[in-house]
Amino acid sequence: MRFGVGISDHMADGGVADSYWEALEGHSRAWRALGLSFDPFAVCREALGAHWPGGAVVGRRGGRRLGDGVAREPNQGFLVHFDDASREYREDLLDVPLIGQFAFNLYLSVPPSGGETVLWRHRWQPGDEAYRLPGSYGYDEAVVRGAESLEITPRVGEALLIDPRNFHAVRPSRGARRVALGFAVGLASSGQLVTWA
Ligand SMILES: O=C(O)CCC(=O)C(=O)O
Ligand SMILES: [Fe+2]
Repeated sequence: MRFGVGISDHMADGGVADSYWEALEGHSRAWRALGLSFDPFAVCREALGAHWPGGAVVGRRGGRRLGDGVAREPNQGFLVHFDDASREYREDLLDVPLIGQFAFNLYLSVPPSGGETVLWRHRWQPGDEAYRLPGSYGYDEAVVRGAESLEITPRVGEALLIDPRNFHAVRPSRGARRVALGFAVGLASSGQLVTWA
């Protein structure tokens, strides 16, 4: 389950479809209807920016502000995959070139068992496509066979900042919901951190 708009669902010809901007407008109405007294994504950006000399701002494309983030509930887990805007899009996704990428997740609810985030010391290479699961974003776990791995059990209130160009997965949850607020973070050539979803 997800509350929010993810740009990867609106990819067209290696770029971003108009439907993304339309969906963002609809979502900001839904978000305002929650009547929250604060903006959790702004709090996360400020916390990140406070520890980074260039600060953290929402990224732009063609001058337009991208989405803030999404709330996601991957109770069934996520298959082994990687995220890399430089590979997924034909040209720069943002108005600034990226020299580094991260994925930020703040955990709001975690299960008593399962729900681990696993990260492998392996980045995509052409031969990995042989392990791609047909019609899926994911890869057969054999793609990371033999690679060094790190398994993290998130706790409520913690956030993880990982490099999602490394293959990673989320294990299925047992016994409670796994809910996280997430967005992508780029290190722009300007030195700023830029976020999007
Ligand atoms: O929920 C997590 O721990 C990681 C999810 C993920 O695949 C990502 O943020 O790219
Ligand atoms: Fe991911």
